Amino acid sequence: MIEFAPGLLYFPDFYSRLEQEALASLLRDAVKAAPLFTPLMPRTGKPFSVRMTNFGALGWVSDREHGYRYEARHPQTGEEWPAIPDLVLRAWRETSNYPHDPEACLMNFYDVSARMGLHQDRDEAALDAPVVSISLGDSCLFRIGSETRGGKTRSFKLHSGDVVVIGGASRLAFHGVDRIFPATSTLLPNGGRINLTMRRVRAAENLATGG
Ligand code: MD3
Ligand code: FE
Repeated sequence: MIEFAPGLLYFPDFYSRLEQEALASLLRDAVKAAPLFTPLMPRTGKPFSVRMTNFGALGWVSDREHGYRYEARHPQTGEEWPAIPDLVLRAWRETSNYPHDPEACLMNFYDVSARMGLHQDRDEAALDAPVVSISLGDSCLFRIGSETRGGKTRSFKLHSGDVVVIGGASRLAFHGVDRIFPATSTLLPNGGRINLTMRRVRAAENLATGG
């Protein structure tokens, strides 16, 4: 493990190739039940270039009318999200140092032209919990800055099988994905990159009451 910055922990090759193949195969099945959708920016309705779906009790969604939020059901099928697979949970359990399992697992799919602009993840009340990210498929150039927009940023390459834990002083840092490097992995037959992020959503003081 390498600590890139305070609270930003990098676990290169956390998953073996065999495990990555198992992940790719179970994600293919999960996406049949909960298809990828294209989120829309609040207010403008501009589509993201990244397509998404979710696993777990809560899923991150966004549309023009209601903006960024967590919902218990898929915006198109109206079904609950599929469970978070055990092999995915393993990364959280072995790296997060958090006493509860995640409530949400967002899956981002990047084709080779997709990007994610610099943003903060602040739709979760549970800011004491880290975000745990799993990369699969083509490598990407990931960028992270400080808690203020326009501050200095640093870039890192992330590769298939890598896990990143973002907690502590890095939890509210601006971050994004500048580019996907085409054909850098043979994991996904049609190329592209999958990122899974596991999160706690509700604040710990609301756990007992379900509020
Ligand atoms: C740094 N995903 O889904 S994962 C996202 O590769 C997101 O798809 C990127 O940003 C991706 O919101 C980056 C690594 C990551 C996740 C959450 C963070 C880095 C973070 C939260 C705060 C700071
Ligand atoms: Fe993010």
